[in-house]
Amino acid sequence: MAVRDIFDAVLDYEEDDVAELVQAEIDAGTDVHSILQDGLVAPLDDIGERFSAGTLFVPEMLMAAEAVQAGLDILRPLLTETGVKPIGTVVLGTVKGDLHDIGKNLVGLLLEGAGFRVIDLGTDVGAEQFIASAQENDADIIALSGLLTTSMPEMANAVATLQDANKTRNLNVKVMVGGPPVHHEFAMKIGADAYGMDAPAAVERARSFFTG
Ligand code: B12
Repeated sequence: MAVRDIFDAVLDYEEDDVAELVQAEIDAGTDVHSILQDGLVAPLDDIGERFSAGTLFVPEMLMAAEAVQAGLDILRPLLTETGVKPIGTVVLGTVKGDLHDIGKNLVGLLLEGAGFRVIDLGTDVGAEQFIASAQENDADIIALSGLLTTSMPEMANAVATLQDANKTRNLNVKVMVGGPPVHHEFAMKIGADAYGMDAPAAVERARSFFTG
């Protein structure tokens, strides 16, 4: 039994095996970060490469995503364990037109684990929905995820709409962005307050808004 078996089970689209193997690794005391990164996230890169190469298609990508999600469900309690009073509230979602949610979910789990209250709006979320939720929940941060290059203009639109709302609707919400097509320069160009390359970076950026 090894983390590599989880990797292989994802590539075999074996949801039940993935869940069982993740539980077995937890019971064996394997580092949670390794289960997550090497067992669950790494095979998705493999899947992405095969999709680009035209050797697998959307249904297989979806089955792999579901297998990963089954593993994440088992890891969830370990990633979100916290006894502390919320540091702040984050409204999180994948931008309009984009249905990818695994990375966003991970960002949400780690933020929760770090003591943030997370309002997850899901995928395909429009700029106004983010702002309405931030107002309703008195949020401190909006976190935008996007995986498609075609999501980048929508991200820019969401940031611009939020900046406008901060001025005209008496809001004071920071915005951070992330996802594979996004990078620091793009984030700064569209006026975001921060960019994070992965879920731990999302936590670090979110914390920095409170510590300066
Ligand atoms: C699984 C998957 C799917 C699944 C998604 C299921 C789901 N529930 O999410 C399904 C099958 C639905 C899918 C559909 C499509 N997909 Co797809 N998909 C993938 C795949 C294989 C994995 C994505 C993933 O989950 N990665 C793992 C997570 C953990 O990583 P992550 O998302 O990058 O998140 C991390 C960081 O980016 C960061 N992060 C993420 N969000 C945020 C937010 C903030 C604020 C911060 C700070 C950080 C942060 O932290 C995360 C954790 O560390 C990728 C390939 C790949 N290697 O990524 C292609 C990929 C993203 N898909 C792609 C494409 C083309 C599509 C489709 C257009 C295919 C089609 N022809 O229909 C559709 C689009 C549907 C839509 N409208 O969104 C392309 C995108 C190309 C591009 N540059 O635009 C990729 C890259 C595949 C490829 N190599 O071509 N897909």
